[in-house]
Amino acid sequence: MQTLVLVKPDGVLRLKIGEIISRFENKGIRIAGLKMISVSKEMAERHYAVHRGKPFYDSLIKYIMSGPVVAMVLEGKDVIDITRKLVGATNGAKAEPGTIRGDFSSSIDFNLIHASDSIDSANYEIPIFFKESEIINYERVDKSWL
Ligand code: FUP
Repeated sequence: MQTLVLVKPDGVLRLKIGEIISRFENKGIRIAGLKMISVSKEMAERHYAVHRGKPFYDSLIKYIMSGPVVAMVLEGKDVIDITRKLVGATNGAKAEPGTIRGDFSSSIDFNLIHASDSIDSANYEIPIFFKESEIINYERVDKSWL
């Protein structure tokens, strides 16, 4: 199973890339794809198509295009649920301490990170950001303990 994670521009500009990646590595999740990108308008609109027409849509598009984004494909058993748990609730003000949003965000407007919420979302979102050749197959050396 795979999921798409984006460290959004506030996460990059606030120097949280390493902290965020460490949480996934420490949990035992395998990083299968990783790159820094500038999100184009077309990518942003495809990625946030489900939110089109909502009051926060325009600011969401502006936010994801406002600076560099670190995109990741994470892989592993139950990776979608595990990642969403590590990420925490959408609104950083309500997210549990110990989660990424709970520890670093205090608003819904700048919540640092995106993670796919279902298999269907992951299947839709991953190809927006990654070509198949950019997703790498290898084994973590600690695989037998995970
Ligand atoms: P999440 O799955 O937790 O990233 O949240 P959603 O997919 O529901 O929302 C995507 C982004 O839209 C959130 F990161 C923040 C933004 N949003 C708002 O600004 N207001 C809302 O009421 C809901 C979402």
